[in-house]
Amino acid sequence: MSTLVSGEVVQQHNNRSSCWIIVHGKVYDVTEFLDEHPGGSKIILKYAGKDATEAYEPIHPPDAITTNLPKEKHLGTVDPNTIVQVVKEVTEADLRRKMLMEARPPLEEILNLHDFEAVAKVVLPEKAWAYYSSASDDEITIRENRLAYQRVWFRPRVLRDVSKVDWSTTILGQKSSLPVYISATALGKLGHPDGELNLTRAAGKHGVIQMIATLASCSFDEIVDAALPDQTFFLQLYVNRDREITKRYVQHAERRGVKALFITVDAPQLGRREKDMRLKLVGDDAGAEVQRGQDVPKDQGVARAISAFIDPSLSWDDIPWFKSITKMPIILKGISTAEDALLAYDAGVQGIVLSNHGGRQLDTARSGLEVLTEVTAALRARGVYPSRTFDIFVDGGVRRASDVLKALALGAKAVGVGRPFLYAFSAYGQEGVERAIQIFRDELEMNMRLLGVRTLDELRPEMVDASAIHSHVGTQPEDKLYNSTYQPLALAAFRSA
Ligand code: 173
Repeated sequence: MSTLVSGEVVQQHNNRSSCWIIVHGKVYDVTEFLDEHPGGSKIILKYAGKDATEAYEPIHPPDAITTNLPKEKHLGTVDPNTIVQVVKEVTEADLRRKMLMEARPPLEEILNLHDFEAVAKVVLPEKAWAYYSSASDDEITIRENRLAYQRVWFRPRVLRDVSKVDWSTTILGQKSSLPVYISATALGKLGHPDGELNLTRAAGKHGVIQMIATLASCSFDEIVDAALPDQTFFLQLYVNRDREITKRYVQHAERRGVKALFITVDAPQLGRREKDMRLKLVGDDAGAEVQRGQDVPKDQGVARAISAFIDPSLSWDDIPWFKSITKMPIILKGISTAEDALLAYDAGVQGIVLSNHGGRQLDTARSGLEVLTEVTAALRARGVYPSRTFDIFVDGGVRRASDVLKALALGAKAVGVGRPFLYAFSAYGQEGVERAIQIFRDELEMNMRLLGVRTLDELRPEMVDASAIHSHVGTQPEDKLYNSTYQPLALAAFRSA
């Protein structure tokens, strides 16, 4: 039997010398934990004496507080007869968001992936939009990810009896209804209360593979528990400084049936994402009374705080260890040069993802699509391409089935799509993700017919003209849909008087 604590009592512990908070109906004394909190004490103090569940949920695994806080600090359950006094009040922003959600375009009017982004931009809480949409530094790479696809043109073939077309494929030995997998994105509950489960349910229903993110809002087990019996998952891994933790996590995933391990190798430190950082400064200042005068680093942001465990010392020498702890195929996610692609091949992994992390890491790194052309050339020169044992994937900037077909024609086995699915569920939940999958199907059917291919095996490098792919100058048709949702970076703002 858990002790009942009254809401009035919780409310009295509302400061640095005694700080209690409520999470999921339980009361915790976090006074001594304040300075250990990876996200800083300020954010906790904002909820001192109050219910912090809503702020806690998107960015912590469900058991973070129970495992990090000593048992004697677990004070009991809030007396339900008093909780009404400590629940969060409904803000004006909440009401506005509710109104906007009701005025969303009906799902059947969502015709392409840009539409999801446009809706998400309006209905998402400002901080969630800033976190999801932001990219590093001047955001050149995130935009180049789109432009690169426009520098590749089709060379379609005709009169090939395209009455039947089939876009299903196999990815790392697993059946997939699309040559697209759902790539890992963090913090899904910032966008929708069900978080990544929206992806899981839609992916299961439509035979699409989901890559589970280490930093998903839902726990790994919650996601796998929500799956259909034969549903396929890949795992995205951030490598912990404590390799025992990583080993347990990887082996648990393997036991639970995950089919491939994608190790992120492009994030020894998180990129500086200024949209995200700028909003944090404004937001924190607004509620900063509790910590005035304290020397708190203000530019960290959520992602920085929760990524402190990632090991920047990770190196090629670690690959044999990963091979020793798992039988899953290992794929290195975040390769950007032919040199590293060859090293990955030599290291004996089963594949690579040519990726710049959605433009969120090294700004002015090239697009995965551009890198693909140099990687296939280098592997071919070595006499090891095409290969049955080494797959190349591409992600970043994919918004159309035509993008997918270009990447496949140039040698990718499949492409990863992250943000568009995140925006789809942020705006429309599971149904949004299903609609996004349907859009890929419709576009693939049409584009394959027009390109003159009946199956994905029939795609050839000669079906595209990629001769301009390395050219980063010149005039280009403007990508109007993309540009109309692209939100320009902002400069430092004066305080309003
Ligand atoms: O791109 C990201 O935001 C990301 O990969 C990440 C890394 C650490 C914590 C949260 C997100």
